[in-house]
Amino acid sequence: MYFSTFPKYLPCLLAVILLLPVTALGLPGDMNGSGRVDGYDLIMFGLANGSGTGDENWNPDADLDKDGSIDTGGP
Ligand SMILES: [Ca+2]
Repeated sequence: MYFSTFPKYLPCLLAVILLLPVTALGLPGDMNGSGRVDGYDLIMFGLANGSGTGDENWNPDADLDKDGSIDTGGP
């Protein structure tokens, strides 16, 4: 049978290989470290939106492009 030669550990190995870069580098947009980008992250971004370094509502995790200001980009 084909499946009898299929290594049982292969799916786990592939999952580790595919997920390692995400877990090692962090998930972009995951501001609370939950492993997901969801509404909580959007709320955190909204609270910090428009702020810059030193502002009271500054959140470095929300500065996705690391330019010192939190905005949605664009012109
Ligand atoms: Ca999150």
